[in-house]
Amino acid sequence: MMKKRLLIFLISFLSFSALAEQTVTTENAWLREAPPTVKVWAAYMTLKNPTDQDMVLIDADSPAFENLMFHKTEIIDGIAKMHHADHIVIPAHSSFEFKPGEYHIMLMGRKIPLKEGDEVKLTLIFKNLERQEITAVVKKSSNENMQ
Ligand SMILES: [Cu+2]
Repeated sequence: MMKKRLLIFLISFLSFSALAEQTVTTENAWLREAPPTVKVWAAYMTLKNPTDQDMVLIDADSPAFENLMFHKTEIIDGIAKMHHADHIVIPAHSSFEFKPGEYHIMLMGRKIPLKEGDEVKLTLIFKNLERQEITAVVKKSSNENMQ
């Protein structure tokens, strides 16, 4: 009995530490607070990939929004335009940043009221079918942080 329990403990400990080392981690995930009437929001974060393989983000989901997409903002003739990005590559041993003025996760169809300080669950879905649930915090941002 004792041995079996110890074995189960060891297996779960080993698989946890393997996962902790071999996948993408997320830092500073946040949503920019928008006025109450605005249903389309943007999320930003840094993704770090410590593995030997490129990781490809193919989709994202949130219970607080109807639909999520990856967008890139480009300034063309002084006007900011957003382009849809089908997927996002986080290179091996490198990182990728969603940040204001560049790439962002566009969240459409806000379902619930949100304000500064609220936490929003997001699920990141990778090409290898790995799913990660993360928490993003609603923050205010200054005017120069345009998407
Ligand atoms: Cu956008």
